[in-house]
Amino acid sequence: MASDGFRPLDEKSLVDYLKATPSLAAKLGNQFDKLEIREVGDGNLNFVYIVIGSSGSFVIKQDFNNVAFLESEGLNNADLLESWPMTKERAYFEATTLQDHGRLCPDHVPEVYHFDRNMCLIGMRYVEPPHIILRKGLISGIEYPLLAEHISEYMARTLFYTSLLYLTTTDHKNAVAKYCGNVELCRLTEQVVFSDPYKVFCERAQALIHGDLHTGSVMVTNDSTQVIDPEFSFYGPMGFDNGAFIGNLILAYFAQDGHADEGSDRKLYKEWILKTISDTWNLFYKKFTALWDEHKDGPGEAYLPAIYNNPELQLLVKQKYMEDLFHDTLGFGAAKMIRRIVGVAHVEDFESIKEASKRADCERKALNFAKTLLKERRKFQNIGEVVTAIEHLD
Ligand code: ADP
Ligand code: SR1
Ligand code: MG
Ligand code: MG
Ligand code: MG
Repeated sequence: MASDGFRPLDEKSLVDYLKATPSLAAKLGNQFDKLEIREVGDGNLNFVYIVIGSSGSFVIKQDFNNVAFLESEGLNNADLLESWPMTKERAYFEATTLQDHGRLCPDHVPEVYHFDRNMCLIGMRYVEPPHIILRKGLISGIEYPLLAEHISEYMARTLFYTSLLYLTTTDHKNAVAKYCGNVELCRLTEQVVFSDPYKVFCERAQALIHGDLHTGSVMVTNDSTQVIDPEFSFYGPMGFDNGAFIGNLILAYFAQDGHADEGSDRKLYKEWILKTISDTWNLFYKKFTALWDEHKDGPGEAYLPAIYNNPELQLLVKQKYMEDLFHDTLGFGAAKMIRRIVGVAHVEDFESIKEASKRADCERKALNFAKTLLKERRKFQNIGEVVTAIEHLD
């Protein structure tokens, strides 16, 4: 069991742990005198330590019991706590997804140096400054010219190569089995995003999804994009990742008026966010379908060549698949937007708007848009129409 031998570390006991762990000690050149250790976890569920030595650095993430977080959200009802046991096994799923996604997309996933299942502890690359969390960059009004290019690459590669479009049925089923134990975190998502199980989310084991791909799970600079924190990963619907990312960009868009000041009215920045939303989907579409074309005669067993051996039929299948994925993306994106406004775990985009009436105006617009998107998602034929609808509602 993962809890065997578990003990939560602090800045002091972490040093002893590092000394006793050869792979991590070696990264520090076995020098422990002048270590700089800082706890930086700004997430909801875990401790994150940055460790910097004279000859190397890394990050240590250790999962802890989430009761303190739930209580800080005012959720101290015993039944509720029991319904979110937040198994420590989530560290295992986070570590293996970082490794599996890292193999498929090494440019955008931090390398894992060490994993200790009993201690629920991951040692990984320190995504160093000037990287910051994307959500914070969006609040500050910073443009990231390569963001859509990078995140579409990450989503296209990780989703395509873990789906039945690329894998044999045997490999796909084995991979589904490997990840199906992350049940408690899936249940948490079912409850906080959908209120109760949502069939597409629960039933469709389409690809190895990140599972929590909001703008707080992406670290960025002008020319680098790194995806962290896949502890909610499982074989699920691809649109949940696309939707999480795009839905959170839409939240960032609607929060901008609350961040406008004498220095900037944020108008140009809002245009950049809209362009990033459409570039993300359009580039994803292009890259994902290009991978599909490249591997159409490969091992994937979703559409057997003996049946789908006609180019016109293949094109129709591809168009239908991408249309469904687009509508899933919009539906999931909308659900993620709504839960961040009226559910637990709000987002800094709105929470950092000090003036309550301004914040309420921004949230109201976002909520109204999300409602339309959720209910009428199938009416949207392309991302350009979504962007136009955002502009109309604004
Ligand atoms: P949680 O699951 O609790 O949300 P995260 O994995 O998102 O934890 O980490 C919390 C914070 O720690 C991140 O927002 C980021 O600031 C920092 N962090 C996490 N991993 C890294 C990393 N590899 N490099 C640099 N900072 C990191
Ligand atoms: C109890 S909800 C906590 C949230 O934080 C994580 O980042 C996930 O989005 C989760 O839903
Ligand atoms: Mg924290
Ligand atoms: Mg996080
Ligand atoms: Mg997390």
